[in-house]
Parts: sequence; structure tokens; C-alpha cells
Amino acid sequence: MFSKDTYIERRNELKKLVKSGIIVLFGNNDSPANCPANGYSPFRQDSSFLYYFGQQREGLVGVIDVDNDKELLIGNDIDIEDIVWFGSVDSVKDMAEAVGVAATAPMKHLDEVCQEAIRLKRKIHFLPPYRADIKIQIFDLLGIHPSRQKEAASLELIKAVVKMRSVKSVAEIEELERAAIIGYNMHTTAMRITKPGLTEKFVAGQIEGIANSLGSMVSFPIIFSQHGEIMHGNPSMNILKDGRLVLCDCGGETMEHYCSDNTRTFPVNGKFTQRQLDIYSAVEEAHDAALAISKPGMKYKDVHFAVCRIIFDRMKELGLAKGNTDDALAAGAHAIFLPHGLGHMMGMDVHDMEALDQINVGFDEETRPNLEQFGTNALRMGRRLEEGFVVTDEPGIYFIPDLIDDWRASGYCADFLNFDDLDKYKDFGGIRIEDDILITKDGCRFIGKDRIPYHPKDIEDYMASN
Ligand SMILES: [Mn+2]
Repeated sequence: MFSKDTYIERRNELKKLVKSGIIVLFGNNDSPANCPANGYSPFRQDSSFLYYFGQQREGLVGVIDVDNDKELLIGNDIDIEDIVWFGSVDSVKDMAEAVGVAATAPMKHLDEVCQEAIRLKRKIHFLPPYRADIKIQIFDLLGIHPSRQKEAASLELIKAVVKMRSVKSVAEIEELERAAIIGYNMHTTAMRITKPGLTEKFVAGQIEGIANSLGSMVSFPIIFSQHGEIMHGNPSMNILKDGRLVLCDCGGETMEHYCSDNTRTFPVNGKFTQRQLDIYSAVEEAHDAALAISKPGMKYKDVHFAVCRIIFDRMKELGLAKGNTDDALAAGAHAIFLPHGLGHMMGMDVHDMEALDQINVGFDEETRPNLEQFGTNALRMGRRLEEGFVVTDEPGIYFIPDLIDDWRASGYCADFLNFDDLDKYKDFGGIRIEDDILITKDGCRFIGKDRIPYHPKDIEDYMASN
């Protein structure tokens, strides 16, 4: 945990931003996997609850009465039967004390708090719920049907939380640096053990264990696949084959649930072919270009399109694309190679605050998302960068056989693509290189002291000597 004062200051700032009403922040509950006592493990607390109330136990709700400047941690103390099975834990009072909250109450009191606020016609602020049990709880407390809770969630609270969580403090950056070490260990282990004949699942399972043993859990389900062209390709029982590339996208969470998120793509046999290098070097150039131009005041949407330009130009050189690059980008032709955005905010959630809706996190009044154009509609982050933001830099080039067929059949962007040549890459897969960057006063820097090898020669050397 951070210091008691950290949580007190955060809640004070939140009160200033929200101005009036009563804020109810729901922590998560244990979630059963296949039967009530067999839950998803480890328990994962809600990140906004963690940010303001710091406690990692299930079954807690934080209440902040902005008008009367009162705070309350609500939760039930465990009974003797729970102690028998799980051991003793801190009381709710102890947990409240540790984060500077004066008052506590059992869970049944939450209904009284809400009923009283409703009676007095006070605004009750809550964040959009994403778990079914919390939706039912909100239905019971406030009478808002789950299908209407997203729109009933408080925009004032969402905006205040996004404003605060977007800018990382020194202590948070230290946590992110720790997460980067876990990620470094995961990725370099994958490079060390990958060889023809193993299954994808075997390597993914080994590196998942690293996240568990060094921190709390993986930041998101591991992507480890020879089908790098599948954006979120889960590891399969497929055998790793000589001559293929494998894409590894993974990260770990620290004990405080700060994430890392990196991607490397490397040859199963440890040696790139020239054809692989042709594509790889374009992704590498794009990745490094984003690092060179990202700084406060720059729109991440513009960094994204600068990267798309590099990729499209390089694909033209290889004969896969054609035509005027400005026109091609305006038409969305680049998205056949890069159908996702350059990156997303990262912090306590790997896609930081995604539960608060991307339009509130990655965009603002000035920079609105383009929901119409394929590829551009997948941008998670478009707004101007600010000092203290942490975003991912993750360009990729993918050859998606179904997408190539789909565009050829419909004639979409046909003026800018050479489909006969693209067909020859249908067996290629995909390449992504991803690192996490911190926006600094006048530029940006990678998070993580040690770079996971990504220049082709460094990868080959690393795989040969480890
Ligand atoms: Mn990512």
C-alpha cells in the first residue's frame, strides 16, 4: 500500500472535483469460477476502489459524503468459520484506519445510506459497473436496472477519476517500474525457452508462473501465438514450428496491481529470415518513431497516424501497397496492415480505466473518436499527451487472410493495395513490438530499466546465448 496520507489526499482531491453529492465506490467481490467455493484466483480488487481506499479484500464499499465531508468504509468482518478456513484478517475498522477513513459500518448499512440520500434527493455518484454482482447490488440499492446503469453512472465522478488516475505520481511510476521488471522476466524467459517442438501453451504457462511468483497476477490473459495476426491470440496446443515467428504479448501486475504490457515477436528457431526482417524492420521503425515524437501537447492520434504513414510507405516499398500515402491514410487503407490503435493508457488496469469508457479516457472535447472507419475506430487513445501519462507504444503489421479476402472481394481501398502480392503473405502471421512509455516534461521515456531485446540482432544474440 501507499502511505495513509496518499489515500487521504486522493479522496480530498476527488471531493473538490466532484463538488457535491455522495460517492459510492464499489470494491469487487470474489467471483466463482465453476462452483461457489472455487473462485477465480487470485482475487482482483477494482482499480478505482484501490486508488481511493487501498484495501485489497473482497466485499468492501467506500462511501464519500462530499457535502458533509464524511467518509465511510463499509464491509462485514469475517466470522469464526471464515477464520477456520482462511485464517484471520484485519477488521474493517483496521482497514479503514490504515487508509485514513474514520468511520466503518457493516454492509447492511449501505442500504440506509442510499435510502437516506434518495429521500433527500441528493446525487449518488457511482462508476459504471462491469461485474454482474455489482450491477445487481446497484439495482437493489438504487432501483436502476442493470441495462440503464451505464448511462446512469456519474459523468462528474468518471471525469474526476480519469483526471486523477491519468497522471501518475512518483510512487505510482515506481510501481510501474517494478511491473516492468516482472514483464522483463516473463519476456526474456519466453525467448530462452522457446524452441521448435514445444507447444504454445507450454511456454505461456511457464511465463504465467513468473507473473504469479514475482507479483500478483498477469496484467491480462497471455497472448502467445504463431498466429500473430490474431490480435488477441490465446496460446494453443499447436506445436512451435521451425521457421515461424511467435508473438508474445504479456505483462505482470505488482502486488499493488500496477501493470506492465509488452510485446515481442521472435523466430521460433532464434534466427529471422530475410522476409521476416523486411516486415519486422518496418514495425521497429514505427515503434521507435513513436518514442521520438511523443511529448506533452502532442495528440496521440497524430502519433498514431505518423506511425501508419511509416508502415504504409514501407509496404509500398515491398510492393504490397501503392498510391499516394495521404490519400491512402485518409481512405483507411493502412488498416489492412495495422487494424488497431498505436496504444492505450496504462496503469492499474492494463487498458487503464477502460471500465470508465474509452471515450472518457482516451479522448476529450477536442479529440473525438472516429467510429466509422475500420481500424481508426479501434483507437483507444487519441487525446493530447500530458506529463505523467503512461501509454503503450505498440505498432504492428499483420497479414490477416480473411481480411485480405474480404477487402479484395468488396474492392475496399483497392486503389491502394496490391492484393495479388498480399496473397503471398497469407502464411506470414503478424508482428507487433510494444513498450510502455512515460510522458516526461519535454518528451518521453521507456518504463523499465532493462530493455527486453527487440532489435533483430539483439533478439538473435539473446536467444543464441541463453
Ligand atoms: Mn497493449
